[in-house]
Parts: sequence; C-alpha cells; structure tokens
Amino acid sequence: MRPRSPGTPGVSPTRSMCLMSTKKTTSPNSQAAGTDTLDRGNSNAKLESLERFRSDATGQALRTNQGVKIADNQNTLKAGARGPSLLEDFIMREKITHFDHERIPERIVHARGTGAHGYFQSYADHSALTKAGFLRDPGKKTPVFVRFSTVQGPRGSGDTVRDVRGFAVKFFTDEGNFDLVGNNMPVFFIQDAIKFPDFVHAVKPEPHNEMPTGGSAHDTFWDFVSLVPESAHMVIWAMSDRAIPKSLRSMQGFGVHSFRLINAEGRSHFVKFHWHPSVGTCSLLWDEAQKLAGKDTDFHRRDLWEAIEIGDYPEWELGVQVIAEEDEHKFEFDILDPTKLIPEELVPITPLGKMVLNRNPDNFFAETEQVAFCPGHIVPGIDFSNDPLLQGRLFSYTDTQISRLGGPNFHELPINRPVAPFHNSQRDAMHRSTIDKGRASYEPNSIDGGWPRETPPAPENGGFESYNERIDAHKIRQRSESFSDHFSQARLFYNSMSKHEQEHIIAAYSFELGKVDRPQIRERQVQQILANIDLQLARRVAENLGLPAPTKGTVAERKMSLSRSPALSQANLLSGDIKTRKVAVLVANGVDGTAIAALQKALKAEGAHAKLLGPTSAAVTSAQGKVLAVDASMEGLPSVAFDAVFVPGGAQSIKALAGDGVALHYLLEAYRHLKAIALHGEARELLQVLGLEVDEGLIVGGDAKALKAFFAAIAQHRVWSREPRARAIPA
Ligand code: HDD
Repeated sequence: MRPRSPGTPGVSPTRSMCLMSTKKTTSPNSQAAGTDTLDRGNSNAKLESLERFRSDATGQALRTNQGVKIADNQNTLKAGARGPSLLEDFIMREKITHFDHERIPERIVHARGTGAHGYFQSYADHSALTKAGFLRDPGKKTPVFVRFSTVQGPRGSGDTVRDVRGFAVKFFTDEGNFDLVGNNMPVFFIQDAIKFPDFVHAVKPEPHNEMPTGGSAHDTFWDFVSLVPESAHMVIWAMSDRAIPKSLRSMQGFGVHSFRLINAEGRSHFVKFHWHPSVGTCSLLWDEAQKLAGKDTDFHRRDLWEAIEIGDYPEWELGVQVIAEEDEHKFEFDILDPTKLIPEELVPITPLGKMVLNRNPDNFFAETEQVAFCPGHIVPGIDFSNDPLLQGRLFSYTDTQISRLGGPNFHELPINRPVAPFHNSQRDAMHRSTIDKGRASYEPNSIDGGWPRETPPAPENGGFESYNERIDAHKIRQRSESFSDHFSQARLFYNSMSKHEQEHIIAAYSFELGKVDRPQIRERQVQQILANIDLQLARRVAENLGLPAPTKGTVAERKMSLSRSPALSQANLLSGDIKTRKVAVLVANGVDGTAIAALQKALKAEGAHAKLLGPTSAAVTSAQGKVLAVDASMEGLPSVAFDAVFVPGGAQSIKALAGDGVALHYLLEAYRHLKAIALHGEARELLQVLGLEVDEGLIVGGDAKALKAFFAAIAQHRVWSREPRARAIPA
C-alpha cells in the first residue's frame, strides 16, 4: 500500500487518544480515492504519522542538522586558544546561520496570541441543518486548535490592553479543515473589505513614532472612526467591558458574518456562529487591566495555560442563530452587513455542541505561531454568504501566510495539515516537504491512471459543491442602501447595558478621546457619532472632555422594534458558580492554619482555588505550629491577579499584616476593584486599620455562613454597589 501524506494537527499519542475517534468511517468514496480508508478510518495511523513531526531530544546526542555528533558546543574552532576563528567551523556557522533567521514576520494584525489544542463534540445529529460530518455524529470528537489574540499590538505586547480579541478555531474534520475565524465581539468596524487596510493603518501605532503599543487611544484611530460612521457600533463594543476580558476562558466568541449551513438535500439556512463559555463572561476593570499590563504582561496566556495544566479545561458551547433563506430580508437591518448583530431575542441560539481545550502546545513557534487560519477553509455543509467583508477575507488570509510563512506550502506544516488526506496537482514552491510520486502533475491524465480524480458532489461522496445561489446583477461598486443605518444597533447595545456597564463606556470614551491631541477629532466623535447613538452618553463624554454639550444628533433616529437586548449585557452572562476562580490568602507567621484548611476544603468542593501569599515567599509557621509553604509573596502575585482575598485570623499574623504596607495596599486595591474580601477571626481588626466598612462583598467571620456569603460574592464577580465608594480609595 502506498504511504499516504501524513496529516494530523500535532497531537501526541498518549495525550491525544481522547481527542481522536477510533470509529471506522468508511466512505463510498474510499474505493474511488484509492487508499483513503487508511487515513479516514484508522486514527492510530494518523497519530503515528503525526509523531514523525515531534522531536524529543531526551537521551539523544547533540548533532548538527546533517546528523553529525557534536563534541564541543562551547568553543569556536580557532587558530590557537587565543587566535582568530576559522571559517571552516561548519558547526559554529550552521548554528549561527540558523539563529540569524529564527524570526518570521509577525501577523499584520492579531500578532499577539496564544493557542491550545482540544476537541469539539456535537450534541446531536444536526443533519437537518448541515451535511458537515462533524456536526452529524455526536460520538465523534473532532480535534481543534484554537488561537486567541489581541488585534493592535505586536507579538510582545501586553495581554490586557483595551482591544478586540481574536477567537480563531481550526476544526480538523475528516472532510477537511474548517476554520471559524471570529472575534469576541459579534460585529466589525467596517462593512467592506476594501476598507480593512485603512482601518488597520489607523488603529496601528502611528507611523512616525510607533506609538501607542497595543491600544486605540490615539489620533489616527479616532480620526478614522469619527469620519466613518459605520464603525459606531463596533467602537462602542470596543469601549465597553468586552474589550478588557477577565480571561480568554471567559470570552464569548462570534463568527460575526452570516454564513450558510447546507444540508444533504441542498437546503440552505443562514447562520450566525456563537461560542458561549461555561465559566460565564466577565471583564477586568480598566484600572486592573492597566496595572496588569505592567505586572503581568502574559496575564491572559498564563491563565489559559495554567487552567489547562491543572485540568480546569476551558469549555465553550457552539451555537447558531438560524435564519431560513426566505427570511433573509425580514429584519430591520441587512443580515449581510457585518456591523449588525441579530438580537438573540429575535432569533434564539440553537446549541450545536461543545468545545473543550485540554492540551497546551509543546512548542509555541511550531504550533501557535505557525498556525494559519483562513475563513475560506470550509467543508461540505458550510458555505459563505455575500457579506462583502467576508468575501474579502476569503482572499486575504491565504495571501498573508505566503509572506508570513514563506510560500504557498504552509498547509504542510504539522499544525496546519488536515486530518483528511490531500492530493492534487499542485507542486514545488518554497519549503515543499511532500514527496509526490508519479509523473502526472496535471489533470486529466492517463499516465498515472487518472489519479487523483474529482469526487461527485452528492453528499455520500463528499465532493465540495457551492450553494447554488441565483445571482442576477450589474457589476457595480456600490454600498447597499440596506447597510446605511449606523446608529440604531449602537444605541441598542448602549441601552442594553446595566448602569455600571454604561458608566464604564462613558469612562472609556472619555479616557481614549482624552488621549487624542487634535480637538477637532474629539469634537467630531462626540457631535457626529456619540450624539447620534445617545444624547446622554454624548453629553457625559463632552463634559469630561470640556467640550460643548451636543443638543441633538446629526441624523434622524430610526425607530426600531427592539429597544433593549438583555443578552448583550455581561450582567446576565455570569455562570452563577465560582468554578476555577482564584482566591488570594494573606498569611504571616502565627496565622490560623485551621481557617486555611477549612477554606481550602470548601473551595475545592466548589472547583475553585486558593494561593497562600506571604510577606516574602518564605514558608510561614501557623499558630498551630505547622510549617505552611507559601505560593508567592504578595508583591509576586498582586491582588489584580485574583478574584477575591481571604485573610485568616491569628493574632500574630494579623499584627504583622496590619503593619505591612504591601498587605494593606493589597486589601485596599482588592476593595477598590470591587472584589470579595473575607476577614476571618482577628483579621476583623484590619477593618479599622483600613478605614473600610462591611458590605455585601466585604465579609467578616470565618464560619460556614461567612464562607457561603464570601462565595456568593465571588460568584457575582464584583460588588457593583461598592463602585461609587471605592473611588475614594487611592489607586
Ligand atoms: Fe482578520 C487575522 C478575525 C476582518 C485580514 N483576523 C485575523 C485573526 C482573527 C481575525 C481572529 C487571527 C487569526 C490567528 O490567530 O492567526 N478579521 C477577523 C474578524 C474579522 C476580520 C472576526 C471581521 C469580521 N481580517 C478582516 C478583514 C481582512 C482581514 C476584512 C482583510 C481584508 N486578518 C486578516 C489578515 C490576518 C488576520 C491580515 C493577519 C494574520 C492572518 O490573517 O493570518 O489576513
């Protein structure tokens, strides 16, 4: 039997057995396609073939790339111990040459990112909607690789900047790769792909001084968006808490565009894809996000990495809003317009299945950096809509990989290789690794028996067939009139926010526009954009910027049937439990060890975690005489890295903490960031030292009832009622 092109997304045999279905899926096509049965049906063969790409140097000799064993990796070959180096030193030259070329161009956008492996499993057979195999077999675990990212900043920029987050999923299905390349917001800044370079040039650091890194608070961004009203809806999302997510694990994801699902009968439905995290959706506070950018640049990637390492596997539910083809025009907006969402109150989400991320990559560069997504990677049963932004994306992604990954063979990199076999007449080019046998690299041919051959599109055969949409139109450069309402959904979003979310939006516009040097740009954004979204919002921002208060909008307000969409507010998206939450426990010598043990037991029962933090990272001795290992010093793991703080009693410990500025700042900062705080036993004395009062999130006591109240406050994510009072606490 002829060896097949290996093809699986980097998975090691032991860890990935759970990802791969061992079910034998023979297709009627397998005979026609020669030896496809091996690749399609035998998961172990896939795993074995994959292992060829992994390199484990344990127990191995150090060798050159040509396989020569190296005797001395410390010294260049020289003419005498103190003499000049010799050009003939092939070992040094090979090593330095390779090093000199280690860097590849970073992604033009979404350069900063982190990835993880996992699987997707359908809840049921969704044949009525789609013929895509991975959505029809509930027993099948389809391997996925996910990459989360920020948009604006370079590879080394901070994780917690105010920005949109990329949410890109590669499904390695048996019928080919499907890439769902989305964001954590359901709309986009522009309506037509031809504007993408303009938008990106505006948001990226300014060209003369390459500032700012990782943010949009600068003149060129606000100049562009204040001149382009179609951006109004996405910009308000970017000014909302959604742009400073608490973690990657707690982000919603959206396919943004309308796509199509096609069933075996050829029937099409429009769909919008949604990812919903099991831990709920919540955000950082702006002050926290800014501090974290310095205290832990890797905050988001670290959280994801650690969650997977300890077995808190992040989970999302994939769902779709389904719109029948005949209902395409029944909405007050155009479903092809990517600056519009479909409110869930109008079209509820149909759950399809769940995604679990359960394995960290072995090598960041080989996997996370080299993964190449493209919205054009679809499989039979999925198709595009005519959204003009999506249509442009179909070209851009493959194109960008050619310069980023050095040629058109990036699909051969282990992380990008489909599980499905691939054979065609494409040949050669940079970095070709497949050794194609045979003479005929053209089709049709008679020399190689006519292989590889086309597959008829009938569903049981699996040949891809585009949806048979009728198009009867003039060739024209024009924006559809149905794309012209830019403010109604921005208003819907603002109206759907809770009070504190609205306040954060006002603060974010004020902060960002406050960083804009040119007064005319600030004024244009307030008068011509914000005033058309909501007059109160515009007035509050104007007041903060010292601008004249707008009295009316510049375009007539359209009346919409829906004035609020509760599904858009994060206040309604919490999980209701404290699973995977992190509690800082402040300790010093003489701490009450029994209180710590009780807390740890209770947290474990809820699936949450505690870390012990001391004045230094040295172990402390409890009041009971037990040596307690400390996870870090309070400076090493600041309060911004935690969801809540617990201070166990113990007279000696509390005396030490009360006289320790770092510990007091720790508590004040947690208070200011509206976190749940529990003061157990003697820790009650800290209330007076700190000048704080008990509230529904600042709990005094350590018994079961107090712990219950503490956990309930953590589940609420923040003590919002404390927000006005917290402003009096120094930052
Ligand atoms: Fe894009 C990367 C998401 C519009 C062109 N985009 C990229 C990534 C995500 C998105 C998540 C990172 C993928 C990864 O992790 O490797 N992009 C979106 C969404 C959009 C969108 C949700 C609108 C709904 N993008 C968009 C347009 C264009 C591009 C209109 C061009 C016409 N995007 C790119 C790109 C990137 C990219 C330049 C940079 C790196 C890459 O593709 O692989 O081609």
